Amino acid sequence: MTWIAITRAVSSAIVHCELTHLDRRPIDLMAARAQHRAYEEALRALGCEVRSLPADLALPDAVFVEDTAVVFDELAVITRPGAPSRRAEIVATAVALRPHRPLMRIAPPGSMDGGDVLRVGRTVYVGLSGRTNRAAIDQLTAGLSPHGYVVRAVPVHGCLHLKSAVTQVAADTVLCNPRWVDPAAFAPLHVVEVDDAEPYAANGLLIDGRVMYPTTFPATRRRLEGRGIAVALVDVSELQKAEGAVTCCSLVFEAAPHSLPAGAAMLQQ
Ligand code: CIR
Repeated sequence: MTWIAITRAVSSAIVHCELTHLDRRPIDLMAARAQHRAYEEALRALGCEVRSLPADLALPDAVFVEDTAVVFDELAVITRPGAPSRRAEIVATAVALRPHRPLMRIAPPGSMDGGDVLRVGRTVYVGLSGRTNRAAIDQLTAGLSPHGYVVRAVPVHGCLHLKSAVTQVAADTVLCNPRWVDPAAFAPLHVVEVDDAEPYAANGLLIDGRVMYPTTFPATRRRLEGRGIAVALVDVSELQKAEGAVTCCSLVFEAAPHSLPAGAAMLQQ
């Protein structure tokens, strides 16, 4: 199986990034770029073919490419990011995804960040957050229902995105901060809670049975490893100052989804 990971290089304008729940701290651009390159290496080590898009001086947050699209086997949804400063980021993402999937777009008055969308099998959890609204969730539901997906809106409080509060870490398990999202929303999945001292620790990136995970949350990492979950550590501390995490720096998808009928992937090209 070939996995593709789309990434986007760190803009020198990242120092002007959007911040909602964090105070602005100086970002060391060289260190952020080095961490991002190491993140791309980690993606390769996990089996991905990395396609890196160029940085743009006019787009401080474009490294957080996850927010611009959500890729399903059958189609890719180009979002309409909730922060107006981020809306132009979708142009490059749409160009990059067009060879791989039919595209659907979130239209006004909808707004959606991909960081609010968590797919587990055929269930798609969508955070009702400061970035993603009900109109966008209705559009997503209309686009995905014909393909057999069930879309569930989940309120999030106190954090930026749904995936700041919960991510999938194994086939049947999510990692969750119960202060930001109600873990009951994910039943019957098993829930691992973050360590109380590590509120930002719920974001891990599951690729083919292994979880890319920040170095900065050792107590929660030990909980994952205690459950037999294999963790690949990355240092994204400079990107965390921009309110980023590990899922947000890539769009990972199967090049030729196995769930589609034979020939369908070819027809999409
Ligand atoms: C923003 O506020 O939009 C960026 N500074 C951080 C976005 C992080 N995205 C994500 O976790 N999906």
